[in-house]
Amino acid sequence: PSTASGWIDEHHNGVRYGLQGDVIADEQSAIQRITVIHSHRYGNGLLLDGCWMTAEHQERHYHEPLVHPALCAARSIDRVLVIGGGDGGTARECLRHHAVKHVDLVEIDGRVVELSQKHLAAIGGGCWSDPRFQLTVGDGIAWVGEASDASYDVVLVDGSDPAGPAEGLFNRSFFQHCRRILKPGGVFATQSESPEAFRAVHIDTVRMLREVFGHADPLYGWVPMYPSGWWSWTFAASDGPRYRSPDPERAAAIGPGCDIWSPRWQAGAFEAIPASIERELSA
Ligand code: PUT
Repeated sequence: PSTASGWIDEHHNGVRYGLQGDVIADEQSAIQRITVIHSHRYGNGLLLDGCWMTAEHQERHYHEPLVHPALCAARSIDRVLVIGGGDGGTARECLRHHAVKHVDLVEIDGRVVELSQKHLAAIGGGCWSDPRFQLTVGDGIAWVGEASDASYDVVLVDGSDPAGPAEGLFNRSFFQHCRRILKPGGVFATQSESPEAFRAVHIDTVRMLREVFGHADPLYGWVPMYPSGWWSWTFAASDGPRYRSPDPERAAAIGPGCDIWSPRWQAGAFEAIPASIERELSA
């Protein structure tokens, strides 16, 4: 990232997306460049290979929409798999559901976990020491390829942008394995990039998931620090779009602790598909 004059920017296709602040850690791990910053507006934040991943006072815009439509709708939620998500925010939101018995989180870069635990502790919250939580530092694509059929109720893909280590998370064979390892009534969700800044990746991801699962629905929201601020998550399930109908009891237990997600917000976000994207997806 460029750090001139106290600004930390992600550069993407001729546009800069920046926060004012200070770099507090910047290193090259075996996998990628990891930068941790303190920003004036959103608290401590994380970039991987110069791209915004998260920040303390912004992460709920991203994590709640990824987790709760899936966790409020899968038939059961005993076993959850998170691929990526090394800052801990996705796991933290999953573990707020008392019915969750086990969360496997497979993160390719152990330094992301260590730096998040040190500088972004509020994001993972209590997840790191929760007895239901198991961290594996390793390749999520290999994990999914080797997992048994029907072994998870929910699979959540919380990867970085589709370059470098995350490229294989936007891939048909990966999605086919995700479907294979879902239990009946299981739900899959992935972050599916910005429909503005990463439009081609977004469209390809939704299309691929529709081919693999027979259906899939993008949900649109805002993560103001990400390129364009406009973001998406895409959902599919083993037996049709059950994620469109959150279980009222689970929703009532989780909703009051959320900043963004609610069943009403979710209903609107699934409908907020821009006309041209809807046309492109149905062409
Ligand atoms: N998992 C975070 C998504 C990254 C978007 N830049």
